[in-house]
Amino acid sequence: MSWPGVYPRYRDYLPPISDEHIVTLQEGGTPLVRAHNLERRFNLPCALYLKCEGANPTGSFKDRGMTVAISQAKQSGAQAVICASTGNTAASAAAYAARAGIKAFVIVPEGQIALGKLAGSMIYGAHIIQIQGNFDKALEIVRQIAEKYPVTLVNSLNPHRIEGQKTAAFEICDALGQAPDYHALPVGNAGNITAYWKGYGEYFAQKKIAKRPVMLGFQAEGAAPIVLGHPLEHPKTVATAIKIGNPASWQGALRACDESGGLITTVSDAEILEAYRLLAQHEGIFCEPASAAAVAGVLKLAQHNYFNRTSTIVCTLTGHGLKDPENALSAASTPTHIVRAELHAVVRAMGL
Ligand code: AN7
Repeated sequence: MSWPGVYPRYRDYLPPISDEHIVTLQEGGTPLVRAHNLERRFNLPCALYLKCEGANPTGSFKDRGMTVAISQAKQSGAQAVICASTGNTAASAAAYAARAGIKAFVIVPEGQIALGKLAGSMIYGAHIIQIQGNFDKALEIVRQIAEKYPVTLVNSLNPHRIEGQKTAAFEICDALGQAPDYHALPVGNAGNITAYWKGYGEYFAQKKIAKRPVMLGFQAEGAAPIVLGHPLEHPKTVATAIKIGNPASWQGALRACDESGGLITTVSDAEILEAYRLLAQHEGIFCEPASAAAVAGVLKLAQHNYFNRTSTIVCTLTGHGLKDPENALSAASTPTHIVRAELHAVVRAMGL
């Protein structure tokens, strides 16, 4: 039988929604891949796994939360949904709204959305409004609109988003037979770290796992409000997905960090891009820059002997690399050759 999607799979842990209202693209069930080559290359004393969320239907983890939020919106008779987004939430909302026959309004910062995310939102038929401002401003605006007008907010302030996203933690525990020792992920609006911690907490309460992981959150150096302890007016990073200065789930992130004995710290853009290349060139996994922040962070902590020999670490790779072709082209170290359409020219270009 094929994977049914996160709601049918984890229904018992999710808010009640009747079958006829479930809107699913059979999201979830994503690969948990062991990173043997990175383990060897960096002499890691532990097992490193990658939860490849780019394998979701619209190419990011957002689909897990969106299936629940849009199903719920449909059940309650909503005609329209709205979100602010750095791109992935927009594409996901657009796809699930299309499937539900609901209108989607997506509000994004002008010129700061990776190409694949904008293209997705457009082809799914969302009503796209680009604002001359950043994500935080967009979120402020959509919150006000959702209060005043008959449109349902599907940012992670909507608790159904968090409910859906927590299923990734369930899948990891189901695959490993236990919780990992550490779970690392990038932190932007902080919904995902909040969701994972909730998921691990619920499996722990149900005695499905004997312990919960230590949570490790990584923000980009130029967009690290939680690490700095104050909101940022002008966040900056190459990882546009996490270019966020005032995360909505700030408290959730702190709770995950404190209750698990974990940490939230920074990685530089250079470290992010290095991990981005390493994942592609040594593991064959093409994620987007924001996703690589988790791996960059783990490699940095490993250099400081943070992990011990028996540890199992899971990094969530939150989005697919094809979302952001522009960064891939500029970060790739391999040159392309253009030669005459002739055998010898090609052989010479091959270096043979
Ligand atoms: C690839 O799409 O905020 O900490 O509007 O797209 O839960 O916000 C995206 C966030 C990490 C951060 N990796 O997750 C949006 C948006 C990728 C992302 C994050 C995002 P949160």
